[in-house]
Amino acid sequence: MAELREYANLIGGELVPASDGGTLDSVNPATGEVWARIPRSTAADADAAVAAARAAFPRWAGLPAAGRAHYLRKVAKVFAANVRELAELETIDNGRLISETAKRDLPGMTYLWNMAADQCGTAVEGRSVDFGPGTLGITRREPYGVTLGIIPWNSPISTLSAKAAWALAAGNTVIIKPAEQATVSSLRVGELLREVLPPGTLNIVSGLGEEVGDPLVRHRGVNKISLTGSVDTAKIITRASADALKPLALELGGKSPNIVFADADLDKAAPGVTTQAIFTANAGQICYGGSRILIQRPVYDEMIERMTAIAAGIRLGDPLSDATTMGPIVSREQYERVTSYLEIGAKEGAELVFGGRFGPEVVDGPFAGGYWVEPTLFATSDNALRVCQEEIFGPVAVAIPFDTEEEAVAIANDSAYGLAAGVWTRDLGTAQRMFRSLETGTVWVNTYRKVMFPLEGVKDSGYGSDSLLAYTREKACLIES
Ligand code: TXE
Repeated sequence: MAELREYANLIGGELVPASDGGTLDSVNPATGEVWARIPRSTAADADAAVAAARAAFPRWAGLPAAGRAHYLRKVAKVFAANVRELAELETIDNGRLISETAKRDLPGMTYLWNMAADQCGTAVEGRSVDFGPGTLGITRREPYGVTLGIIPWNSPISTLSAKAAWALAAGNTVIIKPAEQATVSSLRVGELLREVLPPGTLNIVSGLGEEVGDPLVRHRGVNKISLTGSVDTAKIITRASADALKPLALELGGKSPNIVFADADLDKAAPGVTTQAIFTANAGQICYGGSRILIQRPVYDEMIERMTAIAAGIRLGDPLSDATTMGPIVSREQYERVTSYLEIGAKEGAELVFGGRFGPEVVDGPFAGGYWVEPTLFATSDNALRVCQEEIFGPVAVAIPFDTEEEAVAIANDSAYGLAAGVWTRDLGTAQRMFRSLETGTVWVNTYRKVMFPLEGVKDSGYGSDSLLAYTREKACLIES
Protein backbone atom coordinates (compact mmCIF):
# COMPACT_ATOMS: atom_id res chain seq x y z
CA MET A 1 0.00 0.00 0.00
CA ALA A 2 1.23 3.55 -0.73
CA GLU A 3 2.66 5.45 2.24
CA LEU A 4 0.02 7.37 4.16
CA ARG A 5 0.27 11.10 3.84
CA GLU A 6 0.12 13.02 7.13
CA TYR A 7 -1.70 16.33 7.36
CA ALA A 8 -1.47 19.01 10.06
CA ASN A 9 -3.62 21.67 11.66
CA LEU A 10 -3.08 25.31 10.72
CA ILE A 11 -2.79 27.37 13.91
CA GLY A 12 -1.26 30.83 14.07
CA GLY A 13 0.39 30.41 10.68
CA GLU A 14 2.11 27.14 11.70
CA LEU A 15 1.37 23.61 10.51
CA VAL A 16 1.13 21.61 13.71
CA PRO A 17 0.04 18.14 14.81
CA ALA A 18 -2.52 17.66 17.59
CA SER A 19 -0.82 18.72 20.83
CA ASP A 20 -1.06 15.19 22.25
CA GLY A 21 0.05 13.63 18.95
CA GLY A 22 -3.35 11.99 18.33
CA THR A 23 -4.37 11.12 14.77
CA LEU A 24 -7.39 9.82 12.88
CA ASP A 25 -7.34 7.67 9.74
CA SER A 26 -8.97 9.04 6.63
CA VAL A 27 -10.75 6.45 4.47
CA ASN A 28 -11.21 6.57 0.70
CA PRO A 29 -14.92 5.74 0.38
CA ALA A 30 -14.54 4.34 -3.15
CA THR A 31 -12.19 1.59 -1.93
CA GLY A 32 -12.69 1.44 1.83
CA GLU A 33 -8.92 1.88 2.29
CA VAL A 34 -7.14 4.23 4.69
CA TRP A 35 -5.19 6.73 2.60
CA ALA A 36 -4.23 9.64 4.89
CA ARG A 37 -3.84 10.61 8.51
CA ILE A 38 -5.21 13.78 10.11
CA PRO A 39 -4.81 15.34 13.57
CA ARG A 40 -7.23 14.21 16.27
CA SER A 41 -7.29 17.53 18.08
CA THR A 42 -8.47 18.20 21.63
CA ALA A 43 -9.48 21.11 23.86
CA ALA A 44 -5.80 22.17 24.10
CA ASP A 45 -5.68 22.64 20.33
CA ALA A 46 -8.99 24.49 20.43
CA ASP A 47 -7.45 26.87 23.00
CA ALA A 48 -4.39 27.39 20.81
CA ALA A 49 -6.52 28.14 17.73
CA VAL A 50 -8.68 30.65 19.61
CA ALA A 51 -5.58 32.35 21.06
CA ALA A 52 -4.06 32.64 17.56
CA ALA A 53 -7.28 33.98 16.03
CA ARG A 54 -7.72 36.49 18.86
CA ALA A 55 -4.11 37.68 18.53
CA ALA A 56 -4.55 38.21 14.79
CA PHE A 57 -7.90 39.97 15.07
CA PRO A 58 -6.92 43.60 15.87
CA ARG A 59 -4.52 43.87 12.96
CA TRP A 60 -6.83 42.15 10.47
CA ALA A 61 -9.93 44.10 11.52
CA GLY A 62 -7.85 47.29 11.50
CA LEU A 63 -6.81 46.90 7.87
CA PRO A 64 -8.62 49.17 5.45
CA ALA A 65 -11.10 47.24 3.30
CA ALA A 66 -8.74 47.47 0.34
CA GLY A 67 -6.05 45.80 2.43
CA ARG A 68 -8.25 42.84 3.25
CA ALA A 69 -9.42 42.68 -0.38
CA HIS A 70 -5.79 42.46 -1.47
CA TYR A 71 -5.30 39.31 0.65
CA LEU A 72 -8.58 37.75 -0.47
CA ARG A 73 -7.59 38.17 -4.11
CA LYS A 74 -4.36 36.32 -3.33
CA VAL A 75 -6.46 33.50 -1.89
CA ALA A 76 -8.56 33.43 -5.08
CA LYS A 77 -5.34 33.07 -7.09
CA VAL A 78 -4.23 30.14 -4.92
CA PHE A 79 -7.51 28.36 -5.63
CA ALA A 80 -7.21 29.12 -9.36
CA ALA A 81 -3.68 27.71 -9.45
CA ASN A 82 -4.55 24.50 -7.59
CA VAL A 83 -7.90 23.45 -9.03
CA ARG A 84 -6.88 19.98 -10.14
CA GLU A 85 -4.91 19.04 -7.02
CA LEU A 86 -7.60 20.21 -4.58
CA ALA A 87 -10.38 18.67 -6.66
CA GLU A 88 -8.61 15.29 -6.67
CA LEU A 89 -7.97 15.40 -2.93
CA GLU A 90 -11.61 16.16 -2.23
CA THR A 91 -12.78 13.44 -4.61
CA ILE A 92 -10.52 10.82 -3.02
CA ASP A 93 -11.55 11.96 0.45
CA ASN A 94 -15.34 12.01 0.13
CA GLY A 95 -16.16 10.35 -3.20
CA ARG A 96 -17.69 13.44 -4.78
CA LEU A 97 -17.25 13.08 -8.54
CA ILE A 98 -14.21 14.68 -10.15
CA SER A 99 -16.56 16.14 -12.78
CA GLU A 100 -18.22 17.98 -9.89
CA THR A 101 -15.14 19.01 -7.87
CA ALA A 102 -12.89 19.96 -10.80
CA LYS A 103 -15.48 21.60 -13.04
CA ARG A 104 -17.96 23.13 -10.63
CA ASP A 105 -16.74 23.38 -7.02
CA LEU A 106 -13.13 24.52 -7.35
CA PRO A 107 -13.55 27.00 -10.23
CA GLY A 108 -16.41 28.44 -8.18
CA MET A 109 -14.00 29.12 -5.31
CA THR A 110 -11.93 31.55 -7.35
CA TYR A 111 -15.13 33.40 -8.15
CA LEU A 112 -16.32 33.35 -4.52
CA TRP A 113 -13.08 34.68 -2.99
CA ASN A 114 -12.85 37.42 -5.64
CA MET A 115 -16.48 38.34 -4.99
CA ALA A 116 -15.75 38.60 -1.25
CA ALA A 117 -12.77 40.84 -2.10
CA ASP A 118 -14.98 43.04 -4.30
CA GLN A 119 -17.57 43.47 -1.57
CA CYS A 120 -15.14 44.09 1.29
CA GLY A 121 -15.37 47.83 1.03
CA THR A 122 -18.83 48.83 -0.13
CA ALA A 123 -21.04 46.25 1.55
CA VAL A 124 -19.58 46.84 5.01
CA GLU A 125 -20.55 50.50 5.01
CA GLY A 126 -22.76 51.82 7.81
CA ARG A 127 -25.69 54.28 7.67
CA SER A 128 -26.26 57.86 8.72
CA VAL A 129 -29.59 59.04 10.08
CA ASP A 130 -30.45 62.71 10.48
CA PHE A 131 -32.54 63.20 13.65
CA GLY A 132 -32.94 66.96 13.06
CA PRO A 133 -30.62 69.94 13.53
CA GLY A 134 -27.72 69.12 15.80
CA THR A 135 -28.45 65.40 16.16
CA LEU A 136 -26.83 62.92 13.82
CA GLY A 137 -26.98 59.18 14.10
CA ILE A 138 -24.35 57.03 12.43
CA THR A 139 -23.75 53.32 12.38
CA ARG A 140 -20.80 51.21 11.43
CA ARG A 141 -20.75 47.54 10.54
CA GLU A 142 -18.32 45.77 12.82
CA PRO A 143 -16.92 42.25 12.65
CA TYR A 144 -17.89 39.91 15.50
CA GLY A 145 -14.28 39.01 16.33
CA VAL A 146 -13.42 35.33 16.04
CA THR A 147 -15.87 33.23 14.05
CA LEU A 148 -16.09 29.45 14.05
CA GLY A 149 -17.13 27.55 10.91
CA ILE A 150 -18.10 23.93 11.51
CA ILE A 151 -18.27 22.15 8.20
CA PRO A 152 -19.63 18.80 6.95
CA TRP A 153 -18.05 16.14 4.77
CA ASN A 154 -20.16 16.45 1.64
CA SER A 155 -18.59 19.55 0.12
CA PRO A 156 -15.69 20.62 2.35
CA ILE A 157 -13.86 23.22 0.24
CA SER A 158 -17.03 25.02 -0.84
CA THR A 159 -18.36 25.14 2.70
CA LEU A 160 -15.00 26.17 4.16
CA SER A 161 -14.83 28.98 1.61
CA ALA A 162 -18.41 30.15 2.21
CA LYS A 163 -17.69 30.43 5.93
CA ALA A 164 -14.16 31.84 5.71
CA ALA A 165 -14.34 34.25 2.75
CA TRP A 166 -17.26 36.34 4.02
CA ALA A 167 -16.08 36.29 7.62
CA LEU A 168 -12.59 37.45 6.64
CA ALA A 169 -13.96 40.06 4.24
CA ALA A 170 -15.95 41.53 7.11
CA GLY A 171 -12.84 41.74 9.30
CA ASN A 172 -13.26 38.67 11.50
CA THR A 173 -10.57 36.10 12.06
CA VAL A 174 -11.65 32.53 11.52
CA ILE A 175 -11.40 29.00 12.87
CA ILE A 176 -12.61 26.12 10.69
CA LYS A 177 -13.47 22.70 12.12
CA PRO A 178 -13.73 20.24 9.20
CA ALA A 179 -15.73 17.00 9.40
CA GLU A 180 -13.75 13.97 10.52
CA GLN A 181 -14.95 11.89 7.52
CA ALA A 182 -13.42 14.26 4.92
CA THR A 183 -10.78 16.63 6.23
CA VAL A 184 -7.81 16.30 3.91
CA SER A 185 -8.80 18.86 1.29
CA SER A 186 -9.39 21.47 4.02
CA LEU A 187 -5.99 20.81 5.61
CA ARG A 188 -4.33 21.09 2.19
CA VAL A 189 -6.11 24.43 1.73
CA GLY A 190 -4.54 25.39 5.08
CA GLU A 191 -1.06 24.48 3.80
CA LEU A 192 -1.58 26.61 0.70
CA LEU A 193 -3.21 29.63 2.36
CA ARG A 194 -0.55 29.74 5.06
CA GLU A 195 1.66 31.23 2.37
CA VAL A 196 -0.66 34.15 1.61
CA LEU A 197 -2.70 35.06 4.71
CA PRO A 198 -1.27 36.75 7.82
CA PRO A 199 -0.68 34.21 10.65
CA GLY A 200 -3.77 33.52 12.75
CA THR A 201 -6.34 35.06 10.39
CA LEU A 202 -7.44 31.58 9.24
CA ASN A 203 -6.97 28.55 11.49
CA ILE A 204 -8.02 25.00 10.67
CA VAL A 205 -8.33 22.40 13.42
CA SER A 206 -9.31 18.82 12.62
CA GLY A 207 -10.79 16.14 14.84
CA LEU A 208 -14.03 14.80 16.23
CA GLY A 209 -17.08 16.92 16.97
CA GLU A 210 -17.24 16.04 20.66
CA GLU A 211 -13.47 16.29 21.22
CA VAL A 212 -12.50 19.54 19.52
CA GLY A 213 -15.76 20.91 18.08
CA ASP A 214 -17.44 21.12 21.46
CA PRO A 215 -14.60 23.00 23.24
CA LEU A 216 -14.53 25.47 20.35
CA VAL A 217 -18.30 25.97 20.55
CA ARG A 218 -18.13 26.64 24.31
CA HIS A 219 -15.00 28.81 24.15
CA ARG A 220 -15.55 32.35 25.42
CA GLY A 221 -13.08 33.59 22.81
CA VAL A 222 -15.34 32.52 19.91
CA ASN A 223 -17.90 35.19 19.05
CA LYS A 224 -20.08 33.67 16.32
CA ILE A 225 -20.69 30.14 15.05
CA SER A 226 -21.82 28.94 11.64
CA LEU A 227 -22.64 25.24 11.30
CA THR A 228 -23.50 23.26 8.21
CA GLY A 229 -24.54 19.85 9.47
CA SER A 230 -27.32 17.80 10.99
CA VAL A 231 -30.31 18.93 13.03
CA ASP A 232 -29.10 16.87 16.01
CA THR A 233 -25.72 18.58 16.03
CA ALA A 234 -27.39 21.98 15.63
CA LYS A 235 -29.40 21.35 18.80
CA ILE A 236 -26.30 20.23 20.71
CA ILE A 237 -24.42 23.34 19.59
CA THR A 238 -27.32 25.60 20.43
CA ARG A 239 -27.37 24.27 24.00
CA ALA A 240 -23.58 24.26 24.37
CA SER A 241 -23.26 27.87 23.24
CA ALA A 242 -26.26 29.14 25.20
CA ASP A 243 -24.31 30.24 28.29
CA ALA A 244 -22.34 32.69 26.20
CA LEU A 245 -25.41 33.68 24.09
CA LYS A 246 -23.50 33.24 20.87
CA PRO A 247 -25.08 34.20 17.56
CA LEU A 248 -25.53 31.13 15.37
CA ALA A 249 -26.13 30.40 11.71
CA LEU A 250 -27.44 26.88 11.13
CA GLU A 251 -27.55 25.39 7.63
CA LEU A 252 -29.09 21.97 8.15
CA GLY A 253 -30.68 19.19 6.19
CA GLY A 254 -33.68 19.00 3.91
CA LYS A 255 -36.27 16.81 2.27
CA SER A 256 -36.82 19.12 -0.63
CA PRO A 257 -39.77 18.72 -3.00
CA ASN A 258 -39.12 18.81 -6.73
CA ILE A 259 -42.52 19.46 -8.30
CA VAL A 260 -43.27 18.59 -11.93
CA PHE A 261 -46.47 20.07 -13.37
CA ALA A 262 -48.20 18.53 -16.38
CA ASP A 263 -47.31 21.52 -18.59
CA ALA A 264 -43.57 21.25 -17.87
CA ASP A 265 -40.94 20.72 -20.53
CA LEU A 266 -40.27 17.09 -19.69
CA ASP A 267 -37.06 17.09 -21.74
CA LYS A 268 -35.67 19.44 -19.07
CA ALA A 269 -37.61 18.22 -16.06
CA ALA A 270 -36.81 14.50 -16.34
CA PRO A 271 -33.00 14.87 -16.34
CA GLY A 272 -33.31 17.84 -13.96
CA VAL A 273 -35.03 15.89 -11.24
CA THR A 274 -33.16 12.66 -11.85
CA THR A 275 -29.52 13.55 -12.28
CA GLN A 276 -29.09 17.05 -10.92
CA ALA A 277 -31.36 17.05 -7.97
CA ILE A 278 -30.70 13.79 -6.29
CA PHE A 279 -28.91 10.89 -7.79
CA THR A 280 -25.63 11.82 -9.31
CA ALA A 281 -24.42 14.97 -7.63
CA ASN A 282 -22.52 13.50 -4.71
CA ALA A 283 -24.72 10.39 -4.71
CA GLY A 284 -27.59 12.35 -3.25
CA GLN A 285 -25.51 13.51 -0.28
CA ILE A 286 -26.41 17.15 -0.66
CA CYS A 287 -28.48 19.15 1.78
CA TYR A 288 -30.70 20.60 -0.95
CA GLY A 289 -31.21 17.30 -2.81
CA GLY A 290 -34.70 17.25 -4.30
CA SER A 291 -35.48 13.88 -2.81
CA ARG A 292 -39.30 14.09 -2.93
CA ILE A 293 -40.38 14.15 -6.57
CA LEU A 294 -43.98 15.33 -6.82
CA ILE A 295 -45.47 14.61 -10.26
CA GLN A 296 -48.84 15.77 -11.59
CA ARG A 297 -50.91 12.75 -12.62
CA PRO A 298 -51.28 13.40 -16.40
CA VAL A 299 -47.48 13.11 -16.79
CA TYR A 300 -46.79 10.72 -13.92
CA ASP A 301 -46.30 7.56 -15.99
CA GLU A 302 -44.24 9.32 -18.63
CA MET A 303 -41.96 10.92 -16.01
CA ILE A 304 -41.43 7.59 -14.27
CA GLU A 305 -40.58 6.01 -17.61
CA ARG A 306 -38.12 8.76 -18.51
CA MET A 307 -36.51 8.75 -15.06
CA THR A 308 -36.10 4.99 -15.20
CA ALA A 309 -34.34 5.26 -18.56
CA ILE A 310 -32.02 8.00 -17.27
CA ALA A 311 -31.20 6.05 -14.11
CA ALA A 312 -30.34 2.99 -16.22
CA GLY A 313 -27.59 5.08 -17.84
CA ILE A 314 -26.00 6.21 -14.55
CA ARG A 315 -22.53 4.72 -14.19
CA LEU A 316 -21.21 3.96 -10.71
CA GLY A 317 -17.46 3.60 -10.32
CA ASP A 318 -14.16 5.44 -9.97
CA PRO A 319 -15.03 8.97 -8.80
CA LEU A 320 -11.75 10.17 -10.36
CA SER A 321 -12.93 9.18 -13.84
CA ASP A 322 -14.84 11.69 -15.95
CA ALA A 323 -16.92 8.82 -17.32
CA THR A 324 -18.41 8.05 -13.90
CA THR A 325 -21.76 9.63 -13.16
CA MET A 326 -22.27 8.54 -9.56
CA GLY A 327 -19.79 7.99 -6.75
CA PRO A 328 -19.86 6.18 -3.41
CA ILE A 329 -21.43 7.00 -0.05
CA VAL A 330 -18.94 8.87 2.13
CA SER A 331 -18.44 6.43 5.02
CA ARG A 332 -19.47 3.05 6.38
CA GLU A 333 -21.71 4.73 8.94
CA GLN A 334 -23.54 6.76 6.29
CA TYR A 335 -23.74 3.70 4.02
CA GLU A 336 -25.46 1.74 6.76
CA ARG A 337 -27.85 4.61 7.35
CA VAL A 338 -28.75 4.91 3.66
CA THR A 339 -29.18 1.16 3.14
CA SER A 340 -31.36 0.93 6.25
CA TYR A 341 -33.84 3.20 4.47
CA LEU A 342 -34.06 0.73 1.58
CA GLU A 343 -35.42 -1.74 4.09
CA ILE A 344 -37.63 0.85 5.79
CA GLY A 345 -39.18 1.88 2.44
CA ALA A 346 -39.93 -1.74 1.54
CA LYS A 347 -41.42 -2.47 4.98
CA GLU A 348 -43.58 0.65 4.81
CA GLY A 349 -45.04 -0.61 1.55
CA ALA A 350 -43.50 1.95 -0.82
CA GLU A 351 -43.29 0.57 -4.35
CA LEU A 352 -39.70 0.07 -5.59
CA VAL A 353 -39.59 1.67 -9.06
CA PHE A 354 -35.90 1.03 -9.73
CA GLY A 355 -32.62 0.41 -7.91
CA GLY A 356 -32.54 -0.93 -4.38
CA ARG A 357 -29.29 -2.92 -4.68
CA PHE A 358 -26.13 -2.01 -2.79
CA GLY A 359 -22.64 -3.30 -1.94
CA PRO A 360 -19.96 -4.83 -4.18
CA GLU A 361 -22.53 -6.23 -6.62
CA VAL A 362 -23.25 -2.78 -8.04
CA VAL A 363 -19.63 -1.84 -8.95
CA ASP A 364 -16.69 -3.39 -10.72
CA GLY A 365 -13.72 -5.15 -9.08
CA PRO A 366 -11.24 -2.60 -7.69
CA PHE A 367 -13.97 -0.71 -5.86
CA ALA A 368 -15.62 -3.68 -4.20
CA GLY A 369 -14.48 -2.48 -0.74
CA GLY A 370 -16.19 0.91 -1.13
CA TYR A 371 -19.61 2.06 -0.04
CA TRP A 372 -21.98 1.77 -3.00
CA VAL A 373 -25.73 2.20 -3.33
CA GLU A 374 -27.63 2.10 -6.62
CA PRO A 375 -29.79 5.05 -7.63
CA THR A 376 -33.13 4.11 -6.14
CA LEU A 377 -36.65 5.41 -6.60
CA PHE A 378 -39.60 4.51 -4.42
CA ALA A 379 -43.17 5.55 -5.23
CA THR A 380 -46.06 6.17 -2.88
CA SER A 381 -49.04 8.45 -2.50
CA ASP A 382 -48.57 8.57 1.30
CA ASN A 383 -46.29 11.49 2.21
CA ALA A 384 -46.39 10.37 5.86
CA LEU A 385 -44.03 7.43 5.21
CA ARG A 386 -40.60 7.71 6.81
CA VAL A 387 -38.94 7.62 3.37
CA CYS A 388 -40.94 10.78 2.55
CA GLN A 389 -40.32 12.56 5.85
CA GLU A 390 -36.76 11.72 6.93
CA GLU A 391 -33.58 12.93 5.30
CA ILE A 392 -31.84 9.87 3.84
CA PHE A 393 -28.82 11.72 2.45
CA GLY A 394 -28.08 9.21 -0.26
CA PRO A 395 -29.24 8.31 -3.80
CA VAL A 396 -32.72 7.35 -2.67
CA ALA A 397 -35.72 9.40 -3.78
CA VAL A 398 -39.45 8.98 -3.65
CA ALA A 399 -42.06 9.82 -6.33
CA ILE A 400 -45.44 11.11 -5.17
CA PRO A 401 -48.35 11.79 -7.56
CA PHE A 402 -50.64 14.82 -7.18
CA ASP A 403 -53.72 16.22 -8.91
CA THR A 404 -54.01 19.95 -8.18
CA GLU A 405 -51.67 22.83 -7.41
CA GLU A 406 -53.17 23.10 -3.91
CA GLU A 407 -52.46 19.45 -3.30
CA ALA A 408 -48.86 19.87 -4.47
CA VAL A 409 -48.37 22.77 -2.04
CA ALA A 410 -49.91 20.80 0.81
CA ILE A 411 -47.68 17.77 0.21
CA ALA A 412 -44.59 19.92 -0.32
CA ASN A 413 -45.12 21.84 2.91
CA ASP A 414 -45.96 18.72 4.90
CA SER A 415 -42.35 18.39 6.03
CA ALA A 416 -40.31 19.25 9.08
CA TYR A 417 -37.71 20.70 6.70
CA GLY A 418 -37.79 23.79 4.52
CA LEU A 419 -34.52 24.19 2.65
CA ALA A 420 -35.31 24.29 -1.07
CA ALA A 421 -37.84 23.35 -3.73
CA GLY A 422 -37.90 22.88 -7.48
CA VAL A 423 -40.86 23.78 -9.68
CA TRP A 424 -41.12 22.63 -13.30
CA THR A 425 -43.79 24.46 -15.31
CA ARG A 426 -44.22 26.64 -18.39
CA ASP A 427 -46.84 28.77 -16.62
CA LEU A 428 -45.37 31.89 -14.99
CA GLY A 429 -48.49 32.28 -12.85
CA THR A 430 -48.01 28.80 -11.41
CA ALA A 431 -44.33 29.57 -10.82
CA GLN A 432 -45.08 32.79 -8.94
CA ARG A 433 -47.80 31.24 -6.79
CA MET A 434 -45.53 28.34 -5.89
CA PHE A 435 -42.71 30.74 -5.01
CA ARG A 436 -45.02 32.42 -2.50
CA SER A 437 -46.64 29.26 -1.11
CA LEU A 438 -43.70 26.95 -0.62
CA GLU A 439 -42.23 27.04 2.89
CA THR A 440 -38.60 26.88 1.83
CA GLY A 441 -35.59 29.17 1.73
CA THR A 442 -35.04 28.78 -2.02
CA VAL A 443 -37.33 27.99 -4.96
CA TRP A 444 -35.77 27.05 -8.29
CA VAL A 445 -38.02 27.23 -11.37
CA ASN A 446 -37.19 25.04 -14.39
CA THR A 447 -33.78 24.38 -12.93
CA TYR A 448 -32.38 22.93 -9.74
CA ARG A 449 -29.27 23.45 -7.66
CA LYS A 450 -28.02 26.22 -9.95
CA VAL A 451 -26.58 29.14 -8.00
CA MET A 452 -27.77 29.77 -4.45
CA PHE A 453 -28.30 33.34 -3.41
CA PRO A 454 -28.51 33.11 -0.47
CA LEU A 455 -28.87 29.62 0.97
CA GLU A 456 -31.01 30.02 4.06
CA GLY A 457 -33.50 27.50 5.34
CA VAL A 458 -36.71 27.64 7.35
CA LYS A 459 -38.19 25.18 9.89
CA ASP A 460 -35.78 22.32 10.75
CA SER A 461 -33.49 23.36 7.91
CA GLY A 462 -32.15 26.05 10.22
CA TYR A 463 -31.69 29.79 10.01
CA GLY A 464 -29.04 32.32 9.08
CA SER A 465 -26.65 32.19 6.16
CA ASP A 466 -23.06 32.76 5.17
CA SER A 467 -23.00 36.23 3.66
CA LEU A 468 -20.93 39.33 4.26
CA LEU A 469 -23.53 41.17 6.32
CA ALA A 470 -24.18 38.05 8.37
CA TYR A 471 -20.61 38.31 9.65
CA THR A 472 -21.07 41.87 10.87
CA ARG A 473 -23.18 43.58 13.51
CA GLU A 474 -24.39 47.15 13.39
CA LYS A 475 -23.07 49.54 16.05
CA ALA A 476 -24.79 52.88 16.57
CA CYS A 477 -23.55 56.30 17.66
CA LEU A 478 -25.63 59.44 18.26
CA ILE A 479 -23.78 62.76 17.99
CA GLU A 480 -25.20 65.98 19.47
CA SER A 481 -23.52 69.20 18.49
O1 TXE B 1 -23.36 15.31 10.63
P1 TXE B 1 -22.88 16.16 11.88
P2 TXE B 1 -23.08 13.76 10.32
C1 TXE B 1 -27.21 15.37 7.78
C2 TXE B 1 -27.46 14.18 6.88
C3 TXE B 1 -26.54 13.15 7.44
C4 TXE B 1 -26.65 13.45 8.92
C5 TXE B 1 -25.51 12.97 9.77
O2 TXE B 1 -28.79 13.75 7.02
O3 TXE B 1 -26.96 11.85 7.15
O4 TXE B 1 -26.73 14.85 8.98
O5 TXE B 1 -24.26 13.45 9.29
C6 TXE B 1 -19.38 18.52 13.77
N1 TXE B 1 -19.78 20.17 18.63
N2 TXE B 1 -26.21 16.29 7.25
O6 TXE B 1 -23.26 12.91 11.52
O7 TXE B 1 -22.59 15.26 13.03
C7 TXE B 1 -18.81 17.34 13.00
O8 TXE B 1 -17.53 17.00 13.50
C8 TXE B 1 -19.22 20.77 17.57
C9 TXE B 1 -26.70 17.38 6.45
O9 TXE B 1 -21.78 13.66 9.65
O10 TXE B 1 -23.87 17.23 12.07
C10 TXE B 1 -18.82 17.90 11.60
O11 TXE B 1 -17.70 18.77 11.43
N3 TXE B 1 -19.19 20.20 16.35
C11 TXE B 1 -25.65 18.32 6.10
C12 TXE B 1 -20.12 18.73 11.57
O12 TXE B 1 -20.46 18.95 12.95
C13 TXE B 1 -19.76 19.00 16.19
C14 TXE B 1 -24.25 17.93 6.08
C15 TXE B 1 -21.31 18.06 10.87
O13 TXE B 1 -21.49 16.76 11.41
C16 TXE B 1 -20.37 18.33 17.27
C17 TXE B 1 -23.92 16.87 6.96
C18 TXE B 1 -20.36 18.97 18.54
N4 TXE B 1 -20.91 18.41 19.61
C19 TXE B 1 -24.89 16.07 7.47
N5 TXE B 1 -20.85 17.15 16.81
C20 TXE B 1 -25.94 19.44 5.20
N6 TXE B 1 -26.71 20.41 5.68
O14 TXE B 1 -25.45 19.50 4.08
C21 TXE B 1 -20.56 17.08 15.49
N7 TXE B 1 -19.89 18.19 15.11
